[in-house]
Amino acid sequence: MTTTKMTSHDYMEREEKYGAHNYHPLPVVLESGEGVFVYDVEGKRYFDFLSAYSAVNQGHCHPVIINALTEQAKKLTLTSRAFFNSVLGEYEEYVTKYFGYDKVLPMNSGAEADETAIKLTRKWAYKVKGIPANQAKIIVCAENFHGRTTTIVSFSTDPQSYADFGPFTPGFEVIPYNDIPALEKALQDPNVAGFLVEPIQGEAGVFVPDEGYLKKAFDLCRKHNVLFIADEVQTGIARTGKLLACDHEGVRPDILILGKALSGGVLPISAVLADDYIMLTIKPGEHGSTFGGNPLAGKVAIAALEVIKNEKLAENAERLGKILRDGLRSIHSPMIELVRGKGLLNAIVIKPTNGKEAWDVCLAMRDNGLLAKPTHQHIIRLAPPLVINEEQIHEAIEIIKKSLAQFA
Ligand code: IF1
Repeated sequence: MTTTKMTSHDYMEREEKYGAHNYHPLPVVLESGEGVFVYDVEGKRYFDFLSAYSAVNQGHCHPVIINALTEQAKKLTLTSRAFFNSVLGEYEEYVTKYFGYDKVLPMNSGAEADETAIKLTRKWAYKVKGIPANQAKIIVCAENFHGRTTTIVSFSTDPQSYADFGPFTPGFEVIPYNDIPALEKALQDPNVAGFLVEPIQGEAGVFVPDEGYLKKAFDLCRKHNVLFIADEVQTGIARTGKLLACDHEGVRPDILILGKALSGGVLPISAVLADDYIMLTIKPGEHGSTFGGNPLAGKVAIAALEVIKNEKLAENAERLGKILRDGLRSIHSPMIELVRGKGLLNAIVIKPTNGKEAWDVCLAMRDNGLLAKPTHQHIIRLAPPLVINEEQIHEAIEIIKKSLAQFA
């Protein structure tokens, strides 16, 4: 029998044939990864400038995290929460002290953590704030991205996310992002329980709000006895140059939502953190998940968070982010309309030129050894693993420059 080696094309065709068509990937088939690099099935090396949407902040297959994974995998992976396990408490103590909250509620995906925060906010509204039954309202922002569940897409403003998925969950009010007067107005309703916000809007194209927005929003929420809920699923865990993006403005959210890099991209691990007066409103049997809080996830998350501290990844993101933005801004290309971002969460806004747009730039960058993905047609997100070094940042800037030059 002869075996012929599969090409990238074969892999893509197979996915197309057997998988649902709910994604439109860049044509590249990845097989392995190490640190800031990924390798395709033909052995070609690429800088990963997406980092699985900021899940792989610690770099691909970080040895400390993989070691924690394999050691625990040999002992015990899942007990469900029907029983105690010997790791969960260790993780809970570690993560709550790390972020400075009384309690954590462990979940798996980011969307589940957002759902958890929504349920928690409503519970608090009825049990503590005293809002009449089923009247609690949560304020959210236009252009938000919090996940794909039916409730979450109910308050999305992107038709791609919500169209034909109704009927929708009531209880949300959408206001413009980065708009303090709009928030102040919405807060006049005494039935408002929470304000759910991304400190930087990721899917909207790495939209960084005005300096002071988060602090002002937090102070207004405080004044109106409304919970400030930060979705740091993408911005959290060192990505923007601080442990949390809210740290840039000295804001401590009432409810903190984490996901993605909480596992370094190894497992789906998410978490909701809050103090007792909020968290303890949910009683046994009222919320949970089969996999949430499993011992494998606990060990992986501890390792992933240790790496962030030990390797000073927030500091690295802050320093190299500046170098990256400076480097990109010094590229003279008619296709660059704008460069923006914070830490290593950045984006180039592309001006379509000669019929070429962001997608074409991403294909050229792929050919030149760097992977990134367009969002909203004309925006390219640039978010490498935070373990990247200065020399590699300069090398990446050269690849981006060379790729843009191909369209001159
Ligand atoms: C996809 C974007 C990033 C998130 C925030 C919750 C979640 C996400 C702030 C849900 C997820 C992802 C999901 C991914 C695309 C991606 C994304 F482009 F849509 F906006 F990262 F930039 N809160 N973001 O960004 O987390 O349930 O997926 O674990 O393909 O849908 P999840």
